[in-house]
Parts: sequence; C-alpha cells; structure tokens
Amino acid sequence: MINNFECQKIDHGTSDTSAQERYAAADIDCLSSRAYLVSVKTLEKHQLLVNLTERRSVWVGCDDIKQEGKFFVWKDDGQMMTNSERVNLFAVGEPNDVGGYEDCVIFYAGNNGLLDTPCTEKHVYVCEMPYR
Ligand SMILES: [Ca+2]
Ligand SMILES: [Ca+2]
Repeated sequence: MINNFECQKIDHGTSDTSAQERYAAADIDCLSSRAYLVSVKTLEKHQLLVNLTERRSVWVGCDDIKQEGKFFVWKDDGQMMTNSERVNLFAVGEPNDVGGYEDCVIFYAGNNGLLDTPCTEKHVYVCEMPYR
C-alpha cells in the first residue's frame, strides 16, 4: 500500500509483449478484480509509478472516448478531468489527438507528463483499488 492506494497488479511487458494489452482489455481486466486502471492525478503519483513500472509506458485510467477533446473522464470516480489537472498532468503539447484517434492516456517516464494516444496501442497497465 502506497499513500492511499494499493497496487493490485503490474504486468511486466518489457520482454513479454503478451503482458501488454489494448486499453479496453486492460480496463476489463482491472474491473474483473473490482479495481480500475490507475489514476495519475498528482505529479507525486506519476513519479512513483515511473519508478514502480521501471520507466515503461503504462495506461492511465482516463479517456475521452465518450466526448472528444476537453472531456477526459477518470475511471476511478467517473469525474471529468479538471482544467488544472489537464494543464498540470499532460506533457507540453498534449493532449493533441493526433489524427483524431488519440482517446486514451498513457504515462511514460521519458516524457514529463501524460500523453493521449490511440486506445488500440498495447501498453502494460496497473490496476488499483482504494485502500480498505
Ligand atoms: Ca481524443
Ligand atoms: Ca498525443
């Protein structure tokens, strides 16, 4: 347990690409454990996860699948990302919805913030559940 969240599972995808999943499959896998794809709402948590996941790109539990553009919704509480979260959490120039296909979000250690990216890409993922 770290801060107020519990790390439920990390799938290691460095050499085993089968551990990487598309966003929808990762989301379903987390839900099946009564968890959700990890939220990254603070820079502290971002840094923590960068260390925890050995600097790989990892799905974040938010997307703008339902409403394109400004309306990223968090998986953990169903709330819309606030403007300040949007400004503070995304890397410079992101989210940019390249080609109109970037509706999901990853964090990646090499980038100083979150990126929007196609949901059909495969990345490793972390499920989290509230501390009980
Ligand atoms: Ca988008
Ligand atoms: Ca992008």
